[in-house]
Amino acid sequence: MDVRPAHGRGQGIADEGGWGRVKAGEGEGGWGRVSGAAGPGAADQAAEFFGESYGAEPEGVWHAPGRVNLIGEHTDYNEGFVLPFALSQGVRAAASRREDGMLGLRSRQAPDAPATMPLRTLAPGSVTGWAAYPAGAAWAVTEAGLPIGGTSIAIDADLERGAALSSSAALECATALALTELHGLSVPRPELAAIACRAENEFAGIPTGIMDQSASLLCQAGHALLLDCRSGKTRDVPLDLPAAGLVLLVIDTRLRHALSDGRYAARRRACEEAARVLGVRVLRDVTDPGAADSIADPVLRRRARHVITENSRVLATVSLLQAGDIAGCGPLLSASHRSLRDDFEISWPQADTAVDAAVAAGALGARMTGGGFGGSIIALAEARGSMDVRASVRDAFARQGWPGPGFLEALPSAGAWRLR
Ligand code: GAF
Repeated sequence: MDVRPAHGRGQGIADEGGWGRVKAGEGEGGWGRVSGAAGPGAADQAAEFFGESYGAEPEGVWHAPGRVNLIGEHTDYNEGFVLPFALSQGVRAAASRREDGMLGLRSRQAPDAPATMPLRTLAPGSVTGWAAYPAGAAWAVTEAGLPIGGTSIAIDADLERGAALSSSAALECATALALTELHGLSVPRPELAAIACRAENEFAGIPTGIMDQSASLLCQAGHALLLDCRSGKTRDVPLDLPAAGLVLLVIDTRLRHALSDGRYAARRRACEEAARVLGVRVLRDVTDPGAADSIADPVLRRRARHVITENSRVLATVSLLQAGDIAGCGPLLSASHRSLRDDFEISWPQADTAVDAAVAAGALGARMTGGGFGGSIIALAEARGSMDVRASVRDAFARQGWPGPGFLEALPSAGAWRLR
């Protein structure tokens, strides 16, 4: 049964307008072509793991996807624009209510780290490791005044961790959706995204913006999601890659990143400082790229310039997509990468090499995606040229003696829903 709900969406934007199970033998360094969106197979596997963990059938199984950010990097916490889309890969939460007021957490991907705790004792800092994300989601749900009771949860995922595809947000969103729906609560998706983000910020202690949770909960299949992080307004922007004869390759550079290592937080602080120097509350308030030139500190100047120019690149990308010109977005993706590399300084050697190799082999544009310092790049390419792009990146990595990259053809997919 696919009981995909209508999303409780916010208003539209102003003008009113892991992967799925990788088939054996198709993988390329661990990734491969995806055998399909999360569906009955994924639900069965999560339910099976729930059975192994708790000795019973779960009452339900929920899926929340990871995301690729097409463009709009480090703009969300500056109240700017982002344009992510949901992957078909993500996190499943199989769950059942229990009478003892406990929260049971098991993950197939972390078999040695099960956790069980009384729901009412949850507090920031009380849980660490992978379980901090689902425990944080439970904490944030109760903090929002939503009455949930004891629950057993088993997690299964097909999303690579540390690949900058929002595995943590997917974990939070799958848990928050499971907990609320299991306990008979219907929470509008934007509110649920804010709850999941609070889990990340206050419980796990990572000062991210709202993009990843919004993408996981609000995206529509075949579309990217334009999110105005100031107003919370959204617009579904068509992104039908196959119809345009295009592919969006996600290329895992194999360098792992962690948002918790302090560098993400340092960039956020720099943006706040740049806004202060410019006399505005947040960098979203600045639209003239030349304004950054007035900042004396060269580092703050570069950080501000990235955010200001990136916001305008997002809007330019949206205009092209609305006009049906996906291929035309390529140069904007590459410009975003240069800005992240030179001004925001969050790129890494494998990303720069992969971007250059992809473009040299004919990709229309390429950029790092996500928080930076590791993870994946994306490359927009014509479908018929995508094998050349892969070969070029693979060869460039081999020349450097780096582990082979992973490849995934991303398909814009639906936001979270109940699988059964
Ligand atoms: C990470 C964060 F979680 C997002 O909020 C966003 O800031 C992104 O990095 C950078 O655009 O994914």
